[in-house]
Amino acid sequence: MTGTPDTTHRQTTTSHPDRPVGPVTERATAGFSTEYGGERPAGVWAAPGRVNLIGEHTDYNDGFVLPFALPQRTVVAAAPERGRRWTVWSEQAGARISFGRADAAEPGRVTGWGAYVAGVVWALREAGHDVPVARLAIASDVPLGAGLSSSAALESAVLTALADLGELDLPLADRPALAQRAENDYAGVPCGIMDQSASLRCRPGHALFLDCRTLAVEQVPFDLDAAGLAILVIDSNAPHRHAGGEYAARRAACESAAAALGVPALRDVTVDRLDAALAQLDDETVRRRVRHVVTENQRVLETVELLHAGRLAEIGPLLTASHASMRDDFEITVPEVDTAVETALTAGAYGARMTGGGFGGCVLALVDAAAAETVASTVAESYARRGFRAPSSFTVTPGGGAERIG
Ligand code: GAF
Repeated sequence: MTGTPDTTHRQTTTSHPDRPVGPVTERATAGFSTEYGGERPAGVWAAPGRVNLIGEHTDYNDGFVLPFALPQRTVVAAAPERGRRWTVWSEQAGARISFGRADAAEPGRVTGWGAYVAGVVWALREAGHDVPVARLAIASDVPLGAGLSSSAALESAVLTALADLGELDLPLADRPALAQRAENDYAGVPCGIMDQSASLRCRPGHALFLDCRTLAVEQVPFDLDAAGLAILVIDSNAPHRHAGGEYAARRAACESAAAALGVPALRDVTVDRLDAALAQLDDETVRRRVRHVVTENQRVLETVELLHAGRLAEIGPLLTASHASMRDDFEITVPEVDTAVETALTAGAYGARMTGGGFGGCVLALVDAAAAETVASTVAESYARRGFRAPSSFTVTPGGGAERIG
């Protein structure tokens, strides 16, 4: 990074607890006061991570997804700043950075976690908004690197805070694309639009049925408690293996397959036309990638129908079929997640699948609420027998999207 002090992104290391103590909102607010000379923030905003119930690697194929928001959130305490630099403290990073307009004008000038914050400023300014300069303090309960969208939670919390502080005219429906732009074009991560949509648009007690082509959303009731069910999230704790490069490779394979088939995106291949489409493709690997996307879109539609009919437990086989498709056709699972799925099923889950981009991360299992603990401990025992790092598990109910909380 180059430039005069006024345009240089600076970083200061600050102390951070190994295990943060206390509720996340208080940590962000207290962090704000400590970092900024005892001042109080002008407001506090929060945005959640997400679990994707079903519809994996379909978003960048213009397809369908069905995520819901986690109760775990990223919290931003913020206040407007009279100076010319944004200053951001992160509890997780144990660091404070600052950047000016020139940094926010040029993707790549702010790197690491700060790129997700500077990227939001950049995307808002690119869209013509007068973004307020601000001081921010960030704390989060969303596990990092677990495939639960900690980066989308960060972008969404910062975007919501800046939009409110600056009273920007920015309809909710337009916000996910801006957060995605921050990630794609500033941070350089070629993700689709699912995670930002989930973090910004989910509602409590519902899953978000999103058409990634039209960006139409439908809030689908997903009342696990009423059905006596639970979603158990099992963090495989598997180290991510080449996730970035493999994600980009899957995306490229899908886009080249769509071009070869003469359609704008794989969304345009429906299940009844799948065999004919596969017959047009020479490469066996590409055929399997296409089969995953096309069948996964269909599984999302069938899941939505079952949820509408109140037949929650019956989505289990669709979840498990989704996992098999990710394992065999899209080839994005690893032994730890396959083991978690197989063990959860043996222990009585109605269905289970990896959730998120893959190559590690979390598995979700649909279980009877009363069986959640047994399923979690059976998976832990099976990990121990195989010599895998111990998994961590928790149950979740669908939470709400980004909002002002103080
Ligand atoms: C990651 C990406 F960020 C999403 O856009 C989506 O593609 C997902 O992987 C796979 O479904 O979370």
